[in-house]
Amino acid sequence: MSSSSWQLDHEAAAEALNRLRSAQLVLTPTHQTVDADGLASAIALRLGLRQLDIELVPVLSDGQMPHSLRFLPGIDEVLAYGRDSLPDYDLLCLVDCSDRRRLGSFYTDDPERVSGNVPIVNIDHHVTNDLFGQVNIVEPTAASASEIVAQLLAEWGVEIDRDIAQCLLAGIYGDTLGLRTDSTTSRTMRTAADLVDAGADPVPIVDALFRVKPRSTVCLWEKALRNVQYTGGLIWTELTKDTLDRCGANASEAEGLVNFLVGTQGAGAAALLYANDKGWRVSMRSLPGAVDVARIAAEFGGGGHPRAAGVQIEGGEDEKRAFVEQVGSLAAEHG
Ligand SMILES: [Mn+2]
Repeated sequence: MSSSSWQLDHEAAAEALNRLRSAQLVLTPTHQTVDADGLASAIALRLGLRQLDIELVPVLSDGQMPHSLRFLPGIDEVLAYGRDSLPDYDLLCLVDCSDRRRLGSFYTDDPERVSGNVPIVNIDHHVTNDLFGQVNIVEPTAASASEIVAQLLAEWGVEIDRDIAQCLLAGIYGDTLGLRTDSTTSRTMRTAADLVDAGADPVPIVDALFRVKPRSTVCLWEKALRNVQYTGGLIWTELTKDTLDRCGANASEAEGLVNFLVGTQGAGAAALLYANDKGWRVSMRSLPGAVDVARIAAEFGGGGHPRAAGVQIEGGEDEKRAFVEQVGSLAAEHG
C-alpha cells in the first residue's frame, strides 16, 4: 500500500466551478460498459451540484445499465442513450473517462460531440488521460474518480449528504475492490471513513458489487472458465455474443471474471476478450510487481491503469492470436 497522496489543483477546481455555474445544462456521458466509479461519480456530481443550482445530467453512453448498479441513490435520474432523448447542453463534464472515444454510441454516432465545440470539464484518475478538456482535473494517483469528486464537492462548498456519500463510497469500493488494490492509499481509506461518517453504508455496496449476482452471471462464468487458455505468461478467455445470448447475460456481468483470473500462479497477467463487431474488446489485469497492462494497452491504442487496462483489438483470429502472444511474452518476461 502506498501512503502517497495527490493534491487537488485549486485553480482548476475554481475554473471548473465557474464553467459549471455559467452553463445552462451540463451533460455527463459515462464511459462505455460503465462501472461503479464511472456512474456513481457522475450521480454524486449531479446530486452535489444541484445544491448549487447547477443542472448536471448523467447519461449512460452505450444505453446499458448494469444490474449491479441499480442500488445507487439517484439512479432513476440517469438517462440511457438511445432510449431517452438528450436535453440541450452547453457544457460536457466527463468523469472517470480516460479517452473521449470511450463514450460509446454517444461518441460513435457523432464524434463532433466531443471535438471541443462544446467545452469539456475533464475529471479523471487514469494515467493515460490525454487532458482533452478545457479544464482538466486529472490525478493518476487517486484510487478512483469518486475520491477526486469527494474532495471537489467539499471544495465547492457542497454538503456531503447521505445519498452523495453512498454514491462516492460505491465508486471508491468499485475501483479498489473494497479498499484492496495497491492504488488504495491511507487517504483513500480516510475518504471512505469520512463518507461512512456522512451516512454511507458499506454493506449494500459490498453485496451489490461483490456478492449478489444473477444466475446468468454464473452461467457466463461457467462457460468462460471452460475456455481458459494460457499463452506465455497470460491467462485469458473470451466471450462471444452467442455465449451472452445463451446465458441471457450482458457483457458487464463478466467484469469480475478477469479479477478472478488475475493472480493465478504462473500467470503474470489476465485478459478477458469480448467479441464485438470490430474484433475484441479486451479487459486486462495484473498484480503489483508484474507487467504494466496500461503500457500494453497504450501500445494497441487503449488505456487504463498499470494494474487494470482495456483495449479494442480490431481484426480477426490472426490479430487476436498476435495480441495474446505479444501480451503473453511480455507477461512472462515481467513475471
Ligand atoms: Mn475509475
